[in-house]
Amino acid sequence: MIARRAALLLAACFVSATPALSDEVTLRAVSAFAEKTTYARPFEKFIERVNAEGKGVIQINYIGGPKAMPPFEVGNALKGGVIDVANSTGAFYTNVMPEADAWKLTQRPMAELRKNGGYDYMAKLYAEKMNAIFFARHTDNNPFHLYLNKPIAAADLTGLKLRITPVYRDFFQALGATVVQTAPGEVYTALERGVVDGYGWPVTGIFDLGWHEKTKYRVDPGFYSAEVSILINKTAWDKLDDAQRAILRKAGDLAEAEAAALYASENGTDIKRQAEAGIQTIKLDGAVAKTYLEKAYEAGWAGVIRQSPEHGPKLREFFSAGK
Ligand code: 173
Repeated sequence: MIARRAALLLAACFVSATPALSDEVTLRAVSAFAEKTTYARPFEKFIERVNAEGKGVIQINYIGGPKAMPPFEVGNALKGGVIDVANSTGAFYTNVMPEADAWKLTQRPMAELRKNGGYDYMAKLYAEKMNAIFFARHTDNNPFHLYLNKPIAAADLTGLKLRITPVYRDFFQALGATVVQTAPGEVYTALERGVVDGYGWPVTGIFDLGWHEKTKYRVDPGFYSAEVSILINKTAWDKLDDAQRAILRKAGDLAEAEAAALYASENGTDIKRQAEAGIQTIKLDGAVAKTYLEKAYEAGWAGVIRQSPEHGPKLREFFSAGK
């Protein structure tokens, strides 16, 4: 009797010590963009979907945005496994992987890049340099613009001091500007104090942190395609079982598939809202606009290739518009 009980106890120990396939896993997530703002919302929707579908299987603990971690540190934290899931853009972690900033230069939709080898080429770099999986791009079809408080009459930014991230550095400098890098959280104060004459930012999101109050002009056309994506630490991913991965994959695929239509709608909404807020459009026309865009891509690629002579030219082939 005693022996039987001991055997049962022992068996119970084994059962509890061996993680059953259905043990719930919790991943830690941080966003480089402030909670509930434009570029955090699609990520938050991803988390909601995972947490709704993943009850008892997988959950994401959303630690928060820049109040939890400085935006330019999120990439390194993901690489080191301090967090398991990140919402960020390539320009914010060029310290870990300079090639990541090249996503802004894609002129093909992600669905095509996932087939033409471009995604696979980048995925290898993410694995090698960042121990990460580039999981889903939830922001695409969303151009960047130059916003100003001083008017310009030509595509010449000589004498202007502009707030940048690596996204805009080479282009704005090529047009003669002086640049200063800041996180989004410092833009309002920089504008308010007149430390900068303008800034780079996509067409959507300037209302999130109140910048419309300190912005006089938007320069058209927009350029590039803003990229914000969900990244997952590779070691954390490798530990997941198939059911856990499937829940993440499904929510990630949805986020990426929804991006183009989501921004087609939001771009229009924010353009209208900017006009209503009194922001004037400086429209570069015809030949000037064409040169402006050519310069944007030329300077952008030159920057990527300078930072990564090995991979830059290959990425340019994958990402550029078909001839
Ligand atoms: O301007 C920025 O901070 C920036 O690089 C960026 C990138 C993608 C989306 C929004 C902003």
